[in-house]
Amino acid sequence: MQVQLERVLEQVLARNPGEREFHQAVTEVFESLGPVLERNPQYVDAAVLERLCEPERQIIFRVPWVDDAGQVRINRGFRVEFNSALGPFKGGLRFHPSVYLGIVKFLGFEQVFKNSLTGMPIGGAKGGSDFDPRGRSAGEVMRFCQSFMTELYRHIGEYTDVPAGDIGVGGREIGWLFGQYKRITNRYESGVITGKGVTWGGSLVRTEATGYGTVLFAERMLATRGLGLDGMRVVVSGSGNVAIHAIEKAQALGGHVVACSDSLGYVVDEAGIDLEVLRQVRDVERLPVEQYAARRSGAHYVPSARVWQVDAQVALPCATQNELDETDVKRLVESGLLAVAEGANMPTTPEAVALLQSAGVLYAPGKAANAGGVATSALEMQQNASRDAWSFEHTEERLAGIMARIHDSCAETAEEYGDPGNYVLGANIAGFTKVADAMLALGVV
Ligand code: NDP
Ligand code: 2IT
Repeated sequence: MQVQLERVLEQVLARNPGEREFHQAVTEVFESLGPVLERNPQYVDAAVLERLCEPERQIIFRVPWVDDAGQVRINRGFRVEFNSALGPFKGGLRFHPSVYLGIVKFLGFEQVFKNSLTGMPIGGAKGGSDFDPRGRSAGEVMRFCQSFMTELYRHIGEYTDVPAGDIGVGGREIGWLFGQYKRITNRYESGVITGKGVTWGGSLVRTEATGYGTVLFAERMLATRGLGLDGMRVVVSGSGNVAIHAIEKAQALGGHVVACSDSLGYVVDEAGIDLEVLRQVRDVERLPVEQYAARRSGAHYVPSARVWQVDAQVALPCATQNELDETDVKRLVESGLLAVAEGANMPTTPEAVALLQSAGVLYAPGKAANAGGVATSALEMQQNASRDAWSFEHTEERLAGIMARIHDSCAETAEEYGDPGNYVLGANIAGFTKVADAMLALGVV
C-alpha cells in the first residue's frame, strides 16, 4: 500500500477504535486505490480519502417502546449519513441484535461506492438498530418501527436522506415506518423511503432486485469464460429477501440450487430447492429454514453449521458479513468452485477473498454484485418524482441494463489498471473515481 494511503488508514483506525467491520471495509478499498492516486495526485491534495472516511453526519438515538407484556424496552437507533456528493444519502436500515456503530459504518462506507457504481444520482448512508425482531409479535415490531421513525423523521427527506430495508427490515416494516413518517409530517412524501408496497408508491421489481441482480451479474461474469448458469450446481446462504430471489433467478437461468440456510443451520435438497415451500416457511409463516426440510421428502437439515459444507460450482452468499471464510473457500475450491457472487454485504473474509483470487475463481464483490437493489430503489425514486408506475417488464429491463453496465465498468476498469478479471479492483476504482471527482467539483465541504 502507498505511503499516503497507509497514513490515512492509520488515522482512520485510530480515530474509530473498536469498529472492526468498518476497518475491514476501509482497508479493502484502500488496497485497490494506489494506482488511482498515482495517476491523480489532485485527490491526495484535496484530502479526498480523509473526507471519504469521515461520515458527513452520524446520528445515534434512543428508541423506547413497550412490549406486549407492558414492559418498557430501550434500543439504540443509528443513521450514518456518509457521503452526499452524488445525490441524497441513500441506504438501508438493518434491525439485528449485532448492530452497533462499526457495522452501520462499514455498510454506509460500502454503500457510497456501490451507489456510485449504479450510475444513479444517490449518495451513501446506512442505519438501523440493535432491536431483535425474532420472536416479537407484529404489534411489537410495529410499535418499535413507529418509535424509531419518531426520531428518524427529522433527519430524512426526499432530497436529504432516503432509507430502505436491509436485514430484518422488509416490506412490512417499510410500511410501518412510512406510515409514521406520513403521520408526523402530514406529507405523502413517497420519495422519502424505498421498498414501499406497489399499491402505495413502491416499484415493481424492487423486492426481487437484489437477488435477481446478483444472479444477472454472476451470469455475465461466467460468460467472460464462456460459461453460464445453465446446469450449474448452486449453493445460496440465507433464506431472506436476497437469498429467495437469487434462488428464483438462478433457477430461471437453469441453475440447480441445492442448498440454502438461516442463522440456525442449513437445508440440502438434491432434487432442487422448492421455492413455493421455502416461501411458505420463511415469508408467510416466518419460521426457521429447518421447517423446509420437515415438509420436503428427500431434503435434510443440518443444525449449527454453515451451508458452505455443501459442494457448489457457484456460491451465492446472501446472508451477512464474514460468513464465508478461508476454510470454507479452501474446501469449496477443492470440490470444483467456479464463481462467487455476493448478494450480501462483505460476506467473504479478506483471507478468503485472497484465496479465491489466487485460485482463479471468478469473484464479484457485493458492492458491485448486489447493487441491483439500491439501483432499483433509485428507479422507485424516479417513478415517485414523476408520479408514475412502470411495468414489471420495463423495470426488470432497466435493472438488467444497470447490472450489465456495472459488470462491464468493473471489468473494463480492472483491465485499464492492468489486472483483468479482478472485480475487486475494478469495483473499488470505478466507484471511487466518480465520487472523488464529484467531491473535487463541489469544493471543500
Ligand atoms: P433478510 O432479513 O430478509 O434475510 C437475512 C437472512 O440472512 C436470513 O436468512 C437470516 O437468518 C440470515 N442471517 C442474518 N444474520 C445472520 C447471521 N448473523 N448469521 C447467519 N445468518 C444470518 O435480509 P436481506 O435478505 O435483505 O439481506 C441479506 C444480505 O443482503 C445482508 O447482508 C444485506 O446487507 C444484503 N443486501 C440487502 C439488500 C436488500 O435490498 N434487502 C440490498 C443489498 C444487500 P435468520 O432469519 O435466522 O436470522
Ligand atoms: O445494502 C443495500 O444496498 C441495501 N440494503 C439497499 C439499500 C437501498 O436504499 O435500497
